[in-house]
Amino acid sequence: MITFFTSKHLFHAPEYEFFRGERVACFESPSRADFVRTELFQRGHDIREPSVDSAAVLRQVHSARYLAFLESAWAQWVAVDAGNATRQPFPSVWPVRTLRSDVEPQNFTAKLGLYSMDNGTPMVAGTWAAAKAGADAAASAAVLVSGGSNIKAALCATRPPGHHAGADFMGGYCFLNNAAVAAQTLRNQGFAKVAILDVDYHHGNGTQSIFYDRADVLFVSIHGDPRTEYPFYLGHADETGEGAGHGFNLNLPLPAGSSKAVWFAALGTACEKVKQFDADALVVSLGLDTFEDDPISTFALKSSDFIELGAVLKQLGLATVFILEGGYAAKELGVNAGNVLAGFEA
Ligand code: OKP
Ligand code: ZN
Repeated sequence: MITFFTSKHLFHAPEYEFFRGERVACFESPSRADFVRTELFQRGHDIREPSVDSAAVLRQVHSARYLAFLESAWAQWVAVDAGNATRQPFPSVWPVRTLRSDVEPQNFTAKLGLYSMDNGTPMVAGTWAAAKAGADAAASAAVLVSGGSNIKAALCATRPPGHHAGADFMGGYCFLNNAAVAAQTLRNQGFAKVAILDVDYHHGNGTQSIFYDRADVLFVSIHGDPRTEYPFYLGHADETGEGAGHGFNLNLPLPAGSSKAVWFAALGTACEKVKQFDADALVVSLGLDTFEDDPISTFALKSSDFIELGAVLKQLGLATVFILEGGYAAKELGVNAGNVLAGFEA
């Protein structure tokens, strides 16, 4: 399979995040994408650099003021204090209920809070460049599978991930919503109905919110129940879409610790929804943190189960863009991603 990869992901390499009040090494590490690239290269996949500029489609899925902030955030942070060049910024204040989000404050930390859903998304000097390269990969893959050739599927081995990023906020290690970029690009390329299937352990709150009022993009997600799992404040079964988008959002939350059988039963339900929607193209938010040894998740899939996942997705018979999302057992990430593709291509 054609796999989009760029070493620009290395520009995003924060040192630490917070866990229980302590600084810990980032789970979302650069090695993740490198393990995927190395394994897919060894398996003979065609590794390519992104070739499409996502600037225009980014403006279709993110707000102008969020993009302007993200692109200039590091320069703003260092302008506050030259010593910030070696410090990771974190938000410490947020416009929750009753506070205003419409007026952008001038204080940098207040701006960061306005555009963040958590304090778990550290930024460094190269974050924008890395995230933009990932979005370019998503756009490139979508254009590729839209072409007249026989190429019907492509994978983006990108990081940082994207599915928690909303139209105007970052969060959950995500800055730009790569799956939304892929889906919107497929729409722009002429696919009338695009389905997004998010199989990451965590609910793709950003992707859901971007398309929540739209009937042309279906969002279906299988994830840990937000009552106990991140992102906590979205991903419940009663979220079915609004306005024109009513009926075009399906959440399948599963209890923490759910078995392989329970997970694949949900995958069957998800695929039925995609078929009923009569999708013309598919974007898979491919989080591999459903793996049994994932350090921050509780599902039970084994490496071999990812072959079955690929095979089930192939049955949909659609032009497909796979976007890497989570998956924090870094050493196994390449095999697990490769197994999805092996099942899909068998
Ligand atoms: C991103 B993706 C651990 C905090 C966990 C949130 C998890 C983000 C998951 N210190 N932070 O969906 O895999
Ligand atoms: Zn995840």
